[in-house]
Amino acid sequence: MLHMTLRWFGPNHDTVPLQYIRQIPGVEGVITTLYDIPAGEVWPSERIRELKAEVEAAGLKILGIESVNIHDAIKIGNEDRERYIDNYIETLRNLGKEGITMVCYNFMPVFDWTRTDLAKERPDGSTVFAYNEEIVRSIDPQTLFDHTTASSEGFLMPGWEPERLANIKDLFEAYKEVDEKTLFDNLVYFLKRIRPVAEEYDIKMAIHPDDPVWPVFGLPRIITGLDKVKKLMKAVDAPFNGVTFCTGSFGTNPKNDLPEMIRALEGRIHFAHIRNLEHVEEGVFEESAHLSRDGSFDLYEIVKALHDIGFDGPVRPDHGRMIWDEIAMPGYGLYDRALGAMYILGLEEAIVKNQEMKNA
Ligand code: DNO
Repeated sequence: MLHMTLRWFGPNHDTVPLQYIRQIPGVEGVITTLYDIPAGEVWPSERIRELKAEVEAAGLKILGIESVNIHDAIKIGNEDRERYIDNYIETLRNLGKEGITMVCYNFMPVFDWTRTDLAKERPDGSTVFAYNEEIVRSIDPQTLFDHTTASSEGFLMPGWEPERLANIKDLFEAYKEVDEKTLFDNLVYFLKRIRPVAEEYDIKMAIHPDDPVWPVFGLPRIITGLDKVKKLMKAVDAPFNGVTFCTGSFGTNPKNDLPEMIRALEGRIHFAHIRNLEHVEEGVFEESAHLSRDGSFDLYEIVKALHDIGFDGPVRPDHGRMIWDEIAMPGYGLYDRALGAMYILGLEEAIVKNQEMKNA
């Protein structure tokens, strides 16, 4: 069954109080993080316990972490990586001790997700994240960073930490020798090193796909479609090594057949991000409402595929449009994500009932 959650960035970074999340029917918990801890540092047990107590006091559970970010040294594979992997292992141990058993992460160089517009207007007047490949080709990374920061309404966007991106040129320089193969090998190295602690505490590691699933600014991409994911699952062939099935990221490539991918990844999907987007033309897309007919994906088939493979993990409605004059971090307002959660749970209820009727 789908365990519905909302992403929550913590009391100092999120406009949405836990009490509101609790009032969305069917939402069991949150996916959260210690947003202020820079990638590479150990998460202290004390802080994890505090976070957990706060969430539980609101009648919710922590159903996973998004993200424990990976330090660039690990992705680049330089001599500092051992130290940072050791720190990562300690963080996983501290999370495991508190009973937190799902960790989402990504292995994208320099930038996490990339968009060219954080507030593109839809025909109904709502605003959404949008991407246009031509714009990316016409600007440099610094301009994109400045643009993203300037249009985030003063919120710190996940993956766009100013201290980490303070010197984008140096970061690009550091990744100069890192091609697709090296990046993949460094990921496998990392996973093999963390495997013992993940298995000891039964922590499921869920890699987030690249977003979008093609190279931006010439940076390599390794989690782009079924073949690549399968290759990674095989390279470290153990259940702890799994994926965050993000429909919006895999779906940036219209050739990725999302329901088919879900079925092929049975047992290795540990977390799902379920949302819709509208393909405008090649390399141009914008996010849409969750409802199938508002975008290019068939949400019914996506939820059905998850149901059919017996998926039993956390899901979130992922991003939402900005509607009803809400002021919140772009993509992470309350209103549209709540609508999305309801829609997804509605689809699931219908699928389950239908199945029961067939079996009767
Ligand atoms: C954007 C998110 C990503 C995601 C990370 C996971 O809104 O989908 O920032 O959390 O890539 O590590």
